[in-house]
Amino acid sequence: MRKRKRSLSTSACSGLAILAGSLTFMGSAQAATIFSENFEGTSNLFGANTYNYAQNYTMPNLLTPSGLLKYMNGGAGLNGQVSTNNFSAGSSSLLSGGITGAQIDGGQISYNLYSQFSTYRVQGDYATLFVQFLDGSSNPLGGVLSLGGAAFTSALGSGNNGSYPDARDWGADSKLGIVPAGARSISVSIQAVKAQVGLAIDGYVDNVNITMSVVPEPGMASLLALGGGLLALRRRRP
Ligand SMILES: [Ca+2]
Ligand SMILES: [Ca+2]
Repeated sequence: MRKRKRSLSTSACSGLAILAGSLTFMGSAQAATIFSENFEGTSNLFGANTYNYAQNYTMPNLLTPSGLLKYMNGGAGLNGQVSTNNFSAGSSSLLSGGITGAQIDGGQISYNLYSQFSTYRVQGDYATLFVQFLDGSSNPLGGVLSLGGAAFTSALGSGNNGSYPDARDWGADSKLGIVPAGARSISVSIQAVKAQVGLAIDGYVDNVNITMSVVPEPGMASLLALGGGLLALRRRRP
């Protein structure tokens, strides 16, 4: 029994080593950035205003990628009432970085939506990133995807940043999935909402990044399942 256990563990390790090598290769060779905005420029894709981190309206951004100097704010709202500002970044083609329409239509392309969010103290303001896939005629395809939003933002932690005892942390939200067949572009927008209190819409956003990757071939998917199965088996044994 002892001898059998050792050989199984060795197999699991070998399989995982091969798997790790394959994934590293795929990640470096097959990922394409479709959309990226870090709000550092004099203008940005959303046409929104920015704050400097040095203004200390939030806790420092300790995420990766880092916040650098600036982040987006939601602009001015209506004093004394709930109000909303919308910021559209238009549409971006998915046929980028070698990705083809045939790969998309064959269910071979996965998406990774990523964005960072924060807010001002306990006012209840927030921002939501919306992403919509579009077909070749720019018609919506499937449901709208969203990151951030009211629940995500309200759950962010807080701390004392030297200026405010209840400054809010930055948090990253992300979503993974398969690009729907027929999709050729995405539209990206941010909706910032303020609660009744105050004038400024303090839904804060930084580092919006959208990437596409080629999903593993059927042979690779089998190897993935095998590697996972062996690992589970190995963990289950005393
Ligand atoms: Ca930034
Ligand atoms: Ca506010």
